[in-house]
Amino acid sequence: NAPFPRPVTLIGVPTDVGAARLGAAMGPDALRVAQLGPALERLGLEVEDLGNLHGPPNPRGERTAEGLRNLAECEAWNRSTHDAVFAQLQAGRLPVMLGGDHNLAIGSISAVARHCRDTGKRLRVLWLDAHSDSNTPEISPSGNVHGVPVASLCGLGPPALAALGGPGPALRGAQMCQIGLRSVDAAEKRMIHELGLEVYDMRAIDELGMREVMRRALAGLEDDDGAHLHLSFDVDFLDPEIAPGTGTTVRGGPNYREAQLCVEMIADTGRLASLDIVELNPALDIRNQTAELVVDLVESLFGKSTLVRAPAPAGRR
Ligand code: B3U
Ligand code: MN
Ligand code: MN
Repeated sequence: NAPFPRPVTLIGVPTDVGAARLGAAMGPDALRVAQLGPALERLGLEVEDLGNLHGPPNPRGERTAEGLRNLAECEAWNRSTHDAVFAQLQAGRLPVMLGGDHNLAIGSISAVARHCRDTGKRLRVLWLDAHSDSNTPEISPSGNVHGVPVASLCGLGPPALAALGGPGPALRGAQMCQIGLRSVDAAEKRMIHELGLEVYDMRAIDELGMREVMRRALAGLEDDDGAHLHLSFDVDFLDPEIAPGTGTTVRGGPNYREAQLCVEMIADTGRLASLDIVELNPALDIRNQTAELVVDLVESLFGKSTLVRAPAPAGRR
């Protein structure tokens, strides 16, 4: 198995304040029950579990004048997420968010972007999701903050969220690559182009195959030792047949083998430096099978492989 030099820090972020249904707040513990930490230790990694961050419960609020639900609560969760992630990166560790709904990516990725600015690293974000999460408050059909993190990180969101990691947008759209999309709102489709996101939807995966999609998505990373790769992994990326434990399932997602290849190819770049695992909802799961599947995939993401792999050619990794 490929050695991962950086020690890992698990950070529980038990929020569901950005989601349509309750339950994602139990995600961190479901991942612990599925033995995420010990699985990474078995790969030879040093792992520390910080426990859970604290934040407000879901008040189940209505949309306010800003167009969003539970904005103050989302801000509070993202502020603590930002601070925790930034501290771990500064300490030279690889932070893994145990979510929690996808609104937490505003905090984690704004911290990653800030760290990359400070250290001169080139940031690339991979967003595995059935959804684009690129609504703005104005065009969001639901007002749920887990549908707006991408636009918000690109500067199109309420200042309370968009300016968390300092003034100016955390990201340019071209730094983000989204894979697995199959449910995008009408105005959100235009936003994907406005933001300049690189997108491989399910049609692209069907036509090109997962291997070619990932080859394109990861192009240049292996050879760039100044690159920081952040993975934001929404569990609803996976086909609901294998991953029922999430709040907004959409049929027609990647199957087990496609998902494995996807994370194995990310591992092969050797550039993974931060990770969000989001939208796991144990209240909707069957005997924790979705959490166990995620642990399986995360093992591959951190270099578990069936065979001894040939070392990368000199000059790479
Ligand atoms: N695009 C819809 C649905 C949605 C986005 N992300 C999730 N659901 N999980 C929205 O609410 O913005
Ligand atoms: Mn999402
Ligand atoms: Mn989603």
